[in-house]
Amino acid sequence: MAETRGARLSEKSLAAPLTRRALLHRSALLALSLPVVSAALAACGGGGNGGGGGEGGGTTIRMSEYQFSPNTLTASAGQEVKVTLRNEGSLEHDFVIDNVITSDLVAPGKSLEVTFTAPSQPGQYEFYCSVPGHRELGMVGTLTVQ
Ligand SMILES: [Cu+2]
Repeated sequence: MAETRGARLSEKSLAAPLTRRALLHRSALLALSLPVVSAALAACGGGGNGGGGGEGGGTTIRMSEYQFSPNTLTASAGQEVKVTLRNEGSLEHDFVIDNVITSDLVAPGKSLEVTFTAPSQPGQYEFYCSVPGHRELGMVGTLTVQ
């Protein structure tokens, strides 16, 4: 840029309009190529979200004494549900939905990814921790099947 401006000042007549036209041409090209680039970026971002986002990527449920957070889950009937159980408490916990899933125990500080098939009947299903006493102490939640 500094060079161009210097040339224009010293060679006044012909050089200036040519340089200017060249610059205009260049910015026109830039203006044309920018939307293409951002469209490509947007496409990439969209794809990434679709793959890793809420729908397919699953939900993380944190477990502690004596609760699940969040304590609600929603799924479509028959849908494959992926849940990451993260134990942020100081005791072992698990994740159970009667006749649907019984996870392994998750040690404190550990995470476990589980996959289960949502019931084919819409309705509300309780999930709970089956470690003795925990369910009674409030370690329960609700899976809503739509
Ligand atoms: Cu528990």
